[in-house]
Amino acid sequence: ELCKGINGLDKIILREVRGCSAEVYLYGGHVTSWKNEHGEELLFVSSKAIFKPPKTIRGGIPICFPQFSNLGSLEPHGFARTRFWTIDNDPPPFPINSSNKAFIDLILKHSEDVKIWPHRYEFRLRITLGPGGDLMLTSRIRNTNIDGKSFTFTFAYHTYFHVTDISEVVLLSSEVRVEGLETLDYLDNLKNRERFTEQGDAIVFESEVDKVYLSTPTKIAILDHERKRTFELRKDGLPDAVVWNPWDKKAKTIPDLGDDEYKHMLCVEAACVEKPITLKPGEEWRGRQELSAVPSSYCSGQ
Ligand code: TA6
Repeated sequence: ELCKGINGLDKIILREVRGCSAEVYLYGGHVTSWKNEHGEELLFVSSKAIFKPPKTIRGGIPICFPQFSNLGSLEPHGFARTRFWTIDNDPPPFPINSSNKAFIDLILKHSEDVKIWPHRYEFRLRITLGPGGDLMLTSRIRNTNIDGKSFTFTFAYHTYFHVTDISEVVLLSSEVRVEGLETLDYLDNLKNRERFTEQGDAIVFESEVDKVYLSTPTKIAILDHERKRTFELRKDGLPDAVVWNPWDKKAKTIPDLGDDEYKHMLCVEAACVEKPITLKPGEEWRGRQELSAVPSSYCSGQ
């Protein structure tokens, strides 16, 4: 269903039989909402988010391409999140089976970007809402250069999960934690991208975090104890995982984020950062992120 969103921007609403839904803006190819069957919002979008090109939308799932963060000469996180994508009515066959599922195919092609990134490409993004409400994003990026040149990029699905209160500690235990990244190596963006090894148990939060975990398992869990909800993130083709929360001081420097809103967001991002991807002309890369939200009691088998 194509309709008008904030400021008249085009958006697509995906619905599933039990009442789960997702919203995608053509601006940025940006998922801005993912709701469960009770109508509860599972992604964080700032109340101060600016839905006005060429601003980026604070929250949801920004697509970082062809550059993650400021690891190159392009604008931070690349230009895909500030371009108008179009609906791809006739995509080449996808390797995934989307029958019985609500999905939309978007495409972004080289245009005026050629000036800042001198390459021809086709970026196809399929956003699928499964029968259980799972949200799957599949990207296919093809090098369509006609001058024989390869190109190289980094990538992330910059997912903002909506959590109850990340700053809350009850009985010495954090209410929000991440499992699946313990004992891994990471680059710490707050320490000049120096490499460290994570110690101990699940990742908990008590200050600003901006880390790129390297070569992670394909499944990561985000536990929200208070809401009794666990998000599961599964990924394919994206070896790294970024974890970000700006905490109080940094949050105050971000104009499109409320001072206390950092408490209700946590970015966990399927990404390819450490080892950029290189495509020769005609070659295609695929990267997938699949999200589900399940009651915690179900997860632990209680
Ligand atoms: O993914 C983490 C990060 O790269 C942080 O360094 C942080 O600044 C954030 O993304 C948000 O970036 P943005 O350009 O959207 O403000």
